[in-house]
Amino acid sequence: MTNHDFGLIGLAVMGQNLVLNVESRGFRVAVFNRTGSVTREFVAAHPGKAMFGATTLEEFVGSLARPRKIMIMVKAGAAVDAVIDSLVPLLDKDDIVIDGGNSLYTDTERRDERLRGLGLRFIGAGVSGGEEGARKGPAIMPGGPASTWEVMRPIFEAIAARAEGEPCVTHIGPGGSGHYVKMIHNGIEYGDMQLICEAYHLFKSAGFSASELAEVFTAWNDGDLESYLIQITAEIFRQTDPETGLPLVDLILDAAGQKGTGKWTLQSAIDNGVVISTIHAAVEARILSSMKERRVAASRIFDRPAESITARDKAALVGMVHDALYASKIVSYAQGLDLIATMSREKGWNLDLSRIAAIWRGGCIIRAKFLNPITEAYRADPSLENLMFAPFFRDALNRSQQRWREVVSMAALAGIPVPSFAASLAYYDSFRSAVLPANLLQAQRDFFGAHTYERTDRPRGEWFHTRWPEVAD
Ligand code: 2AM
Repeated sequence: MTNHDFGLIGLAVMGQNLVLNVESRGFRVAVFNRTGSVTREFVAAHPGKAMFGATTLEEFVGSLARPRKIMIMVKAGAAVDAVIDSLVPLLDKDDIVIDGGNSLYTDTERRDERLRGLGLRFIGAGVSGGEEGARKGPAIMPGGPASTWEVMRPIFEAIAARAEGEPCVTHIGPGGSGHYVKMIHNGIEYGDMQLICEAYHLFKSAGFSASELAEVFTAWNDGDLESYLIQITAEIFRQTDPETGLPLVDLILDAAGQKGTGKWTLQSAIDNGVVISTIHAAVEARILSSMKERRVAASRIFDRPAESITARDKAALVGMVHDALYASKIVSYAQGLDLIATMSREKGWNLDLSRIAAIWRGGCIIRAKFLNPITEAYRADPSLENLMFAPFFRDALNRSQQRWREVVSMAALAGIPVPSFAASLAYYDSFRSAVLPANLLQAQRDFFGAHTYERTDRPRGEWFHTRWPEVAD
């Protein structure tokens, strides 16, 4: 049988769910997994489906209609190369290989170049939505040649989530741009999650119970914060532990894990000279959380502040924290999108931020009502320099800034760490400051290193050096 429309290698949960999704849209699917028992069990668990479980890679490749369309869903890194290495000798000209894992975009560019040199076609596709998204409809961010996208388009559009009637997949751009955009999506996701955790920390310190927290987040999910992450947060607060009857969240150890995409996002920001301080704070908050033993020891050594958060008026606190979260979220997205725009210019990718924001509206982890005005903002002004400048977001920041400041200062006085709220506020305040103290910094640099400086009373581009006095050691 050489008539299968789509092949997938790697039957971990994401791979299995994607296969079920593709099959459910009327495509005939062939599957292969390195460990054959996984393939057998998967196919046996889903009788009556248009699905072929191949026992060898040769059989798998032979079962696919040409040009073959093969998606790889294995662990990012060496496993992807191993699978590609074993596939290459079996493929024919113009066959398409899609890497749907969380690969580093530079790896994708390397693989793209190699496969192109062999007459094959490669797509690096970010897939977001977790296990449920893979089954019911993820957001898909494919990068590669537009002509290859056109071949894959019917399958991708059929399996993707939909938002406002549009499929949550679009051709992102050439080369590694799909995986790059997925990486930034994950960085933004880190920011969103940390901001929610900071709001939770404040409420918890003010004595909110789990059921009160569930109510707050349920109500927020009806307003401008409406999003998947706010929705699941409300559900989390409702979950009780079957053994103890206590809220489950209170029994979960406060030491966060992370894989690679947050770190890669920071590295790319540094390489491109783009500030993504909210996301940076979110990644570092996970690192600090993971040092559980050291934190417990330190908690016994250092004094607590005299003040604590009191919530005589809980509704007022909820309103304040809402504004701090919303404003910080605007900043976080402004930073992440700035990084995408900068990289797009750097690499000549010509990415369309409006379309990227549009496909994030459904399927993926950061899906949110909030992405509608972002889509609109870039649609109205494709060369928008920073999301904060879009009238909708400018007005929201102006409306929120007072209460945002009150939340950050209240947290500082009570010793509650709010690294992403505070980093966002500092970014906003730096951004809107016509004058910063970098004049002094330039003087210092000129003092010890003769790095020269420009003057406020002379045109830009003229450089001056002062003979500073010598200082005694
Ligand atoms: P396995 O079941 O044989 O371990 C997630 O780890 C998925 O990636 C699994 O389907 C796993 O297959 C597959 N995988 C991991 N490393 C691999 C490799 N080097 N070659 C092929 N598949 C691999």
